[in-house]
Amino acid sequence: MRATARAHANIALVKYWGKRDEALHLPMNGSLSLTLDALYTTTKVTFEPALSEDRFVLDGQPAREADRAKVSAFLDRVRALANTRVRATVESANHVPTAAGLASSASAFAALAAASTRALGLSLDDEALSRLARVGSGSACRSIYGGFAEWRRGARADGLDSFAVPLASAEHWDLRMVVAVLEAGPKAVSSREGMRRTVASSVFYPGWLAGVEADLADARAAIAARDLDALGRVAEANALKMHATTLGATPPFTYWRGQTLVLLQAVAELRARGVGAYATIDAGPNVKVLCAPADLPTVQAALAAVSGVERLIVCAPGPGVTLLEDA
Ligand code: 2P0
Repeated sequence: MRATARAHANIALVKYWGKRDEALHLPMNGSLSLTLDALYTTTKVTFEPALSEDRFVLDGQPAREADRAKVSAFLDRVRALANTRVRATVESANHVPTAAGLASSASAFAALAAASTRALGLSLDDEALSRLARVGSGSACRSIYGGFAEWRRGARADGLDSFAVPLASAEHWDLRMVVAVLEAGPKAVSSREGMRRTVASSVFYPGWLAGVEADLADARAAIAARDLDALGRVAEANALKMHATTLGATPPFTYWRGQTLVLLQAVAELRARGVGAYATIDAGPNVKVLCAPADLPTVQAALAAVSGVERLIVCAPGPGVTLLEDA
């Protein structure tokens, strides 16, 4: 009745941006990501017949009620699979450098999916686990796998064909991704609200959708060929297209701050000097930079020189979700 799992965060190189079903987290488009070694969540789930409701302890503290309710709703699905009504205590620790603004729903729900199903004696294959994690948070379906993963959009209304598949393991290609963390500012639009508003109103959203399949094909080919320039170019262009959609929404918004653009310029200057560095940005102001291990010191120096950069987190390709021995 107890199990512990660890899952790592992933960063999309072709973004998930927009839902066709909000409850099931069915995406408007496919996406492709790199799982990272340095950012992960460890989650222990203990089902206890004596409990009258689920408990959720995050980093040693009782979680906010809204987060507890999300975890509980997710566990309801797992309980339905196992045909039980037993409640659980969920203890989660985010191994993300403090205050980096990178707490990840992807690693959280991937770890929760693996630990909760194992604790109830279910054995799901990776595809089923990915589908289940997706219902917790869309991007979590990609964190089932190490290295590179692709989330297939699927077409069904019930989501049975919307899950991630592995493209290449962490060992396939030794890369670095440097997360440039900017000083914390006022809270931005959540990704959930950002996607909703963009799909509903952005005049640029059709343009976003029109380019995704080609970006996915280019990214797959670049990964297979270990072609950093090709992968970096498609990832950076894809991220800029995603962020362009927010400016065409009603009301318009952006996740960028001034220093986000300064970081993008620093990356472009690196390339002008012949360094293979490529940026991507998620639903926040931080910039993540892809490069070869040999260029890491040069990239770190350039990013650290940008004012407002609070810290750099260096990541390499990381592993998929794993079950841990219970202490
Ligand atoms: C991604 N993002 O592909 C994209 C790019 C943000 C920008 O997945 O509503 O937490 O739980 O399905 O997965 C963040 O959204 O959203 C995200 P839900 P999720 O990584």
